[in-house]
Amino acid sequence: MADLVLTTFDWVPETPRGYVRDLRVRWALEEAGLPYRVESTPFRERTAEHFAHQPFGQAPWLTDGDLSIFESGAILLHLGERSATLLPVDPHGRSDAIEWLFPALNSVEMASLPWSLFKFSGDTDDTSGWRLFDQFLKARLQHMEPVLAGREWLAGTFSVADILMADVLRLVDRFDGLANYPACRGYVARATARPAFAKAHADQMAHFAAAV
Ligand SMILES: N[C@@H](CCC(=O)N[C@@H](CS)C(=O)NCC(=O)O)C(=O)O
Repeated sequence: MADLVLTTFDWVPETPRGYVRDLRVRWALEEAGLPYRVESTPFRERTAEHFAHQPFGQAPWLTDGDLSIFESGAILLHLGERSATLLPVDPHGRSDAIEWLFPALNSVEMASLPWSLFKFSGDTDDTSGWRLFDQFLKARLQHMEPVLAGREWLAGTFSVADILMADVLRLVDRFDGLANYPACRGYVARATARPAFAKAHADQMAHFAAAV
């Protein structure tokens, strides 16, 4: 039996399918070729066991033997430590990859998430709320654009930092938010063309399609 067990919801509504954060973890596991299995936790009724693994009642979490890890960034960092495919071994590349995990979550996703929630709910009339979050995201993308125009991957070679950043940006791309940022868009296209992404995406879609 695989030591690595990824837990995600047993079901989610149609709209987020293909974007649930277990995909980041599946993607990393596929890139690294690490054996794993996927388990489900109820979406509708969050159990005490769920909160014991993920204090906010969210998904995903990963167990590795007797370790239980929540937060997609922490999980990717853990997997990176298990595989040189995911985290470079040279000190500079490794430091860069670890460093980029944080702005992916704390600078870019911090802005892209509220923007995407407005988009999801169709609440994009010219209100002060929409303008605020649209500007917030653009302020981040404006600086990601020259970064990504100058390199193929964030830390020299492909790493967990790219899994995280590309997954964050791909949600923006879903709503055409990268139209004016060709380097960001090209980066998402490059990352999601990888066979490991295709496998992770197909597996997540199949997982939720099988749900009752
Ligand atoms: N910061 C967390 C966010 C996890 C998260 O928002 N998960 C979503 C699924 S993609 C979720 O559980 N949504 C249901 C909820 O928040 O109740 C991480 O990166 O792991």
